[in-house]
Amino acid sequence: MFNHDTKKLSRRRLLSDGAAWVAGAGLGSVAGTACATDSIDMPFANGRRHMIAFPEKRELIVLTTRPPQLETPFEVFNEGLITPNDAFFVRYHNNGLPPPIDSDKHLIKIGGNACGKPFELSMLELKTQFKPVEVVAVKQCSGNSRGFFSPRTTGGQLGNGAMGNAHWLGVPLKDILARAEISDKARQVTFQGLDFALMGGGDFVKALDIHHAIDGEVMVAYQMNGAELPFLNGFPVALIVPGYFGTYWIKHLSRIEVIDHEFDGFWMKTGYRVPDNDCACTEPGKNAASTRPISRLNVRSFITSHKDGARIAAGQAQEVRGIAFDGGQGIREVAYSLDGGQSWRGAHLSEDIGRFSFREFKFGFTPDPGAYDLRVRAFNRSGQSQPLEALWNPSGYMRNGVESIKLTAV
Ligand SMILES: Nc1nc2c(c(=O)[nH]1)N[C@H]1C(S)=C(S)[C@@H](COP(=O)(O)O)O[C@H]1N2
Ligand SMILES: [Mo]
Repeated sequence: MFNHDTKKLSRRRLLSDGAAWVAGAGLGSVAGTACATDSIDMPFANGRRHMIAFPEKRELIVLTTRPPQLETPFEVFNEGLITPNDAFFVRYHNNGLPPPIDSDKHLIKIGGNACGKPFELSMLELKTQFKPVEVVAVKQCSGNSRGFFSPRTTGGQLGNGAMGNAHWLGVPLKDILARAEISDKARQVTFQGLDFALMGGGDFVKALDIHHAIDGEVMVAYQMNGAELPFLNGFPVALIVPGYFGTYWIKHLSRIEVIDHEFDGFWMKTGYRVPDNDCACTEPGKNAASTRPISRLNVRSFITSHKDGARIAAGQAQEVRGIAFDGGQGIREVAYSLDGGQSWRGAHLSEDIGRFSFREFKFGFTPDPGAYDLRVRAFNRSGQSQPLEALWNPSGYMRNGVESIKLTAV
């Protein structure tokens, strides 16, 4: 019924129509191409996925189409430190995607009961009345890598591709809130975008404590990697919370409220909570006695140059490359092991392009014939690291155990 030309057509149409694809033929042809595309097997059971190119996106791994939930193929992370816009993962909670957005008419409404002076900001005002700032920062979904949990947990069975590193340009939230005449009673700030719940569950609203919201790092961004945000990544403007899990990075940002109490909406009070202990973990299969909202990224590292299970040539020098990141302390060291974690050495760290960014590491070795079990373990500047074996929690969040890449030299 639909063939590859349909897919190409929808991409070409997008280039000329901008964001107009959402309501019209764009989504129709996206749904139609689902049968015609390649599929991919994730590295865990029952992980067969379609690959589909949504508008403004190359072929990505599909978790759901309505709403779109797309994962970045892991090879992309070997291409460079910045994740290209067309390869950046996509996550939505609710089926009510915004209708086409005219950025000239888009407004961010600032209010709430601890805001003394409610006001609205147009995109033009945002871009011209404030001094722009830039940051390179990792956006990672709380449930990235959930598919590897054992026992399995409910939620999207993601591989390792629900993360990305981008260069963001925008305005510090602090500068915007400086106009809001915030009262002393302010406790939290809530954020909402233009997407909405169609079938219960509630609109996706998130909250940050007031001190965090005005720390100068939280940002309202209108550019991603030097271009407008792709529609599916929050066009025309999104909240950037460097060092924090993606759940707080509200897309299509349209409403900011400064409130005098702790926000108790579903996505703070019930969703996105982790065990309230040092490891954010429980014994596998067990619930937590108490929970807290998920917050900062923990330390992770991945080999990107070699695939688990690959064969390499014995006697031939191997250059191993990968990425490491954390919640904003910055990566201090990446240790690597060739023997499954029995002995460790230090990898070379490449240029530091910011403490919220992916950091590249490299190391080399020349294998003898036989089996190799490569592991990498990153440490941040305050000494936090990754558990040698992955920890468990009921929602399948924050997975960060040391990864193992098995190679056979022949
Ligand atoms: N408006 C809106 N913003 C949102 C969400 C959403 O459902 N709606 N999901 C959040 C979650 S959980 C994640 S992981 C990131 C994903 O951002 P991306 O789609 O740009 O990768 O968006 C966050 N912001
Ligand atoms: Mo997420």
